[in-house]
Amino acid sequence: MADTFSLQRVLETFRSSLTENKEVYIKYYIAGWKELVSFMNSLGNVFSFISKDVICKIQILENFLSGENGSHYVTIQSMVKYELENELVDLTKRGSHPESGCRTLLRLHRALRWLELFLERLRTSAEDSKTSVMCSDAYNESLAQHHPWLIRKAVGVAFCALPGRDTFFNVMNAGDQVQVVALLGESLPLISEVYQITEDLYAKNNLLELP
Ligand code: 1PW
Repeated sequence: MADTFSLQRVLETFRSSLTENKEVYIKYYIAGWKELVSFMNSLGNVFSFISKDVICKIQILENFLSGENGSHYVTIQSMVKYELENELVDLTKRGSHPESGCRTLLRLHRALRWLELFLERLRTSAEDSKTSVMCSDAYNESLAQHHPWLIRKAVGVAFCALPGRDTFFNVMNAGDQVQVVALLGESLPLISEVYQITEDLYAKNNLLELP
């Protein structure tokens, strides 16, 4: 993972994450998230408690991928099939598989929706728009529904400390604002496609509420 965030790399990793028949490579999905973590880190320390959880989830998935059953974790589709067939998922309450690949990836998947909504707001925002408002609107519309009160509070505090819109555009490291907006326009359909494929897969297998 490079230190400096680049929106271009996010675009490339999400592009690489789709197989020819529209499955999602976990390796690149994780790589995309690593880029996003480096983005969060460049926004300041307030985000460290958020990125810590994401890093922890990435690590769990990486361990599966490099473990002895790694070949079953090549795509999200193969992971779901493998874990379900071998009863490796706690379906209704946490039990003997508290950190299954399926439930871990579901957390990142929900967060990806937030990101998608937020970046779309940022892309279409006016110059005087507030990043904290865009971030919390996107959050309330998505991830917040899955978080308990305490986390929602803490996330809300972190949002208040967000830098302004100009800083966001600079941190994206993809040229001037017009260029960033163009690149966002290119990246978002890809992120959205990866999100939708995962969502459909989880819905089909009744996995959207995994504990
Ligand atoms: C500015 C762009 C930032 C986009 C990154 C979005 C990441 C959002 C992650 C929020 C994490 C808040 C703190 C941790 C909460 C966990 O309890 C929660 N994790 C997530 C990723 O939602 C649920 O995981 P758990 O507790 O069921 O293992």
